Amino acid sequence: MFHLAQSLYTQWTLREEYSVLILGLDNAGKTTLLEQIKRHYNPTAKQIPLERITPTIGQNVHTITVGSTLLKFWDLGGQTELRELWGEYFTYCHGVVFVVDSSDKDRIEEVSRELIKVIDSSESYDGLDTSIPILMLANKQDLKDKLEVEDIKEIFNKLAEKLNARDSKVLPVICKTGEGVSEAVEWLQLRLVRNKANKPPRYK
Ligand SMILES: Nc1nc2c(ncn2[C@@H]2O[C@H](COP(=O)(O)OP(=O)(O)OP(=O)(O)O)[C@@H](O)[C@H]2O)c(=O)[nH]1
Ligand SMILES: [Mg+2]
Repeated sequence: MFHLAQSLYTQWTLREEYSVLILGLDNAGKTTLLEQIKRHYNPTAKQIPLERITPTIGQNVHTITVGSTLLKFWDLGGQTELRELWGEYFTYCHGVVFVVDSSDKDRIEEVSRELIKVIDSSESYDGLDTSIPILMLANKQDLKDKLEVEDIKEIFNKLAEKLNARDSKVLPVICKTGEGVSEAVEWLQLRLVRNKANKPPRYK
């Protein structure tokens, strides 16, 4: 009887956990995004002062609670030689956030190339589920000489065919101040839960 009660209690208290990869070129603002997510959803967690963030070599991981679900964010390094490692995380992820530095016009072609690789898993990686949501964040919208969200959407139009099959969106953010970060997390949470029949969460 005790064991039955215990197992029922465990069932009731288990929460859905979804893993989300934060990808993008080096200097896009991925780690800054993760720090802002922490500040917004888990203010008691250990924080890194934003001005002390250095380029990511390994990974930064943080889990937040949104409603009744857990979102586990994986912030990976974006330097060229580290991008080859992204594919190793694809099998287990439920969603992708692709961060773009809107002020880095010179590298926007490079952004497109990397995003195509991520979307079109067959090209260079294995295992990215075709159903999972992809959110593109047009970061650094505070800078004067930047691409507008509409420009970024247009740039990504050529990927539309591949993206159309999925839930995808481009949202403006200023990770430095946290503007737009909660909207991004809410968009993701909704889509991850909606997609759970295709990509089931882990239960924790
Ligand atoms: N102006 C401005 N700067 C930003 C913003 N977000 C991030 N930055 C700056 O961009 C630089 C790179 O930020 P990171 O968060 O380290 O970038 P990253 O994508 O994690 O870089 P890697 O770890 O090398 O892949 C830092 O100097 C940040 O302060 C923003 O919204 N506006
Ligand atoms: Mg980083």
